Amino acid sequence: MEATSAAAASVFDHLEQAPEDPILGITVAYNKDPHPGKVNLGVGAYRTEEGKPLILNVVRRAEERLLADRSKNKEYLPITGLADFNKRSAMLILGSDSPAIVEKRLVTAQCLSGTGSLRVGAEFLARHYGVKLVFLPTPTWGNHFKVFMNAGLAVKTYRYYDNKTRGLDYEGMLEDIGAAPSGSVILLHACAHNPTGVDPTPQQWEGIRQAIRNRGHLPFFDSAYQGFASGSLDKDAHAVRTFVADGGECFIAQSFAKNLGLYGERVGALSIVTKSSGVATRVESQLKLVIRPMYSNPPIHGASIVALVLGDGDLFSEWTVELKGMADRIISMRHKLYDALRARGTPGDWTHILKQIGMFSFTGLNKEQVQFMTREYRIYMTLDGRISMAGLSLKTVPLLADAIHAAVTGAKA
Ligand code: PLA
Repeated sequence: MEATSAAAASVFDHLEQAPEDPILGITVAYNKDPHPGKVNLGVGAYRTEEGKPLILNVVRRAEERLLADRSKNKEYLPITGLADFNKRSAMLILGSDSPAIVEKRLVTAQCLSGTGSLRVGAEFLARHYGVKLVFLPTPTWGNHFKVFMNAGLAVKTYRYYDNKTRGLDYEGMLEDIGAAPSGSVILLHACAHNPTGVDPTPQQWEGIRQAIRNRGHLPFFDSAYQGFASGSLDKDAHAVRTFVADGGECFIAQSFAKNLGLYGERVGALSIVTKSSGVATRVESQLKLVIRPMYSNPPIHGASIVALVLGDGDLFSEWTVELKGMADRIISMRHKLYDALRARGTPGDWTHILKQIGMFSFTGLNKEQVQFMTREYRIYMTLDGRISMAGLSLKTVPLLADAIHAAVTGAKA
């Protein structure tokens, strides 16, 4: 009898095989490919000229200090994480003299990298905010849809990228923000928009700020690339800071995956800027009720690294140099790729590769062209035509340029 029941159909037999994630699934396919010349330009992860993952020297130095410090322990952190990390993360994005910090109008909680910060923010909104509707830019990071929908918010989009100009559809964006129901949550990429690499100018940010504030919307910044756009941490925080300077409320999800290379350590923070310290205290108490049943409290190691780097003048300045080095290498790859396409006489205007900002190039290649490049040239990239420039090197630029050239000319033939 028992043997029969054990051999019976699984209680999960009804499950269908789910598709791989559109971004992380690219790495799965890449890892399966035995070809030695394969190149992974899918996930946004920085690689050295040799194509290797990079551990920043400041991270190594901070880890050595942590290891040597016998006063450190592995006790549970508080529900909202390491206090020093939270304080310094908020100062990094808002500026140390930010009115929100001085007036103690904000709450910061250490969360599981950018994604976890977005998700905790979304769960908080679903429970405590009146308008359960979020607007995302078209296009956006694919996971945004699922993060907000799974938290129970309705998701709509606003116009952002103009395929024709390969720039910002500023008018369309303002129109859609103006037409959104009052109080809607508006998700904004703080800098280095993923996947397009197109950011508003400071003047346009001012127009966007006014449009959002005029309609009483709630801005939610996703800051996953601070320092990767311009190479300067302060410049890349410009948009967030203008929204905080006006005294209004906003949410900010920060990730230290890219700018400190702490991808797998899962270090990030959610900051909620409110109008008064009294509200902030109550928001924090409710935020703890959201977090405790999800994962109780966040991990200690990565946040301890970040707190050390942000809190030590010497480590901090070394970090800014290393960060600028990463940003500069990405920019130089843009020039190399552009030059290689020009040298091949590849049809089309490729100046957008030079103009786009941050880790990615949004090439304009279509799904069929991408599939061709993966099949024939072992170039792994997302189907929307996005290339992680950070994964490229002097050695792999010629292969990529050959692949793009063949894809573009082949498609036209
Ligand atoms: N927000 C944006 C805009 C992102 O691009 C990413 C990561 C995140 C948040 C989340 O990052 P984190 O949770 O690791 O901090 N986007 C990557 C990786 C780099 C991914 O898809 O998870 C990308 O290739 O688009």
